[in-house]
Amino acid sequence: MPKTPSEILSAIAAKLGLDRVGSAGGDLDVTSPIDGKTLARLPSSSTDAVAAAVERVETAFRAWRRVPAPQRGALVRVFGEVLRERKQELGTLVSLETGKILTEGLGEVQEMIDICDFAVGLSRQLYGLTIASERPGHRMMETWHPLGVCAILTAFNFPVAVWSWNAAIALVCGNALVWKPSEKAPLTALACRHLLDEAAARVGGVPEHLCEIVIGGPQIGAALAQHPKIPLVSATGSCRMGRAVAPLVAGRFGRTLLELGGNNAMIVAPSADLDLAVRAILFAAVGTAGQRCTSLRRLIVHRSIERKLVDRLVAAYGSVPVGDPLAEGTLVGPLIDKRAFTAMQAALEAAKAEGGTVHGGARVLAERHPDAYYVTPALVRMPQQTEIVRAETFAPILYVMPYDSLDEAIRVHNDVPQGLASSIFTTDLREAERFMSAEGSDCGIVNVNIGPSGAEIGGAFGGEKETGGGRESGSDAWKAYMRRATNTINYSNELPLAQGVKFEVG
Ligand code: UN1
Repeated sequence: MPKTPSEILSAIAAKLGLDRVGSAGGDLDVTSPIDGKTLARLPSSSTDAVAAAVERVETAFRAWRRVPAPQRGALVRVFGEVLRERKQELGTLVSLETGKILTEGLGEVQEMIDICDFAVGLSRQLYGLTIASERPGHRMMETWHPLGVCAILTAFNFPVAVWSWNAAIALVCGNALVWKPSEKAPLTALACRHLLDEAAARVGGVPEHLCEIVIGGPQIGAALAQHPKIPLVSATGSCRMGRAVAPLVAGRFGRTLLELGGNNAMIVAPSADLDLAVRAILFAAVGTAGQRCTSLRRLIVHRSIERKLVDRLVAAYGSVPVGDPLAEGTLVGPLIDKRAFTAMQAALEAAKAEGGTVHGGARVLAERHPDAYYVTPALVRMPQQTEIVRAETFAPILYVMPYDSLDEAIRVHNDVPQGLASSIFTTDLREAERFMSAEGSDCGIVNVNIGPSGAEIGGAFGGEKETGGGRESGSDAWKAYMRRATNTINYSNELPLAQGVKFEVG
């Protein structure tokens, strides 16, 4: 008899510091999408508790900013070691709480380890520029300083990796953190804090309350967004969430780092290697049950190969194993909840009404799991890019549309409100370069001969338009977590003014 999610949780809880979590009960029912049953009950934080947490974190920040950056890196290095030791348990918990298949749960923890490694190196590379001054005997430079308390709002679908992109970088930059996880995945957050505490105990000299977790819904997010002591709010989730949070932060001139919805497409050109394309499409559209912000949602296929590609995809879709995400061989786990299922069905109905032909998309395993929502992935042939195609539905629906010229394909590609990830499959160098050029994809992530999802941590991650414009993770995304001071130093005995201005008495 396979174990239930809650039995599996009991077996790993101690290693993640969760053995006593939930014993006191609470108003928040945390369920596993695997069977829809309760994993734990937790109390949500009150707004007073949020304010008190921010005060504690602020105090921690004042101490932490004095610690030299390479020493801050030592905490993140040891955190990466702890994550290596607990990868199996934390990855399993990710699967239990989000329903993603185990290899993806483990992959998420690997993504955390990778960003820790990146941040450790970065802790010795928070470089500022030295700038040539126009004035004799002067030097200019930029220095980067810690920003303060960073609020991190995360979504259910990448409950630990996205936090770690923010946390690892923000910590080496000298900041302290308040984390509001999704109400659908608070256990992974509590486990991460426990592992970070363990790393802090091993390293020593780390201020207490460097990372506090607050639990709750939009009202908790709003309290953080409005808090005057939080200079940066990094929020990942839907465009709707971003629309609520961003004006609150902007209203007090705070900084936001937004990673919102995507409506990611792939153009498949006549010269494409179709074997590779089919594999890439499956991983990107069907993987994580279509619940990545980078999931492939639109396929724009040259008319000459559309039939052939669709036939291959329909066959592949028909044999994708859907089921228990912890079972060997499963590729598609459950949707997060009933709401996600209802939204998926509504989108498929809308697509039909707008002229689409739907393959797949039905609920399965309902008798065995009446409270869980497993679906077969859906492939929908659309005559053109209609309204429903332009909206992000967080479910495994792939809309397929034909094109005749690359210009038309790029126009259709960019004609959506979101701008996160994109890709082209072609072996024609001119097409590939065109797609990556200023006249090509308008997204933050533009790939060639790989799908739009599954980015590595080394690049800056995020997108344009309604995706919110933020960049997290690698490259120079760290600059969002620091404040920049421009310094001008006069080492001469004169006081020349810039722009040749004369200002002298007498
Ligand atoms: C998300 O879905 O919010 O590129 C993040 C990817 C992952 C991260 C996804 N590395 O698909």
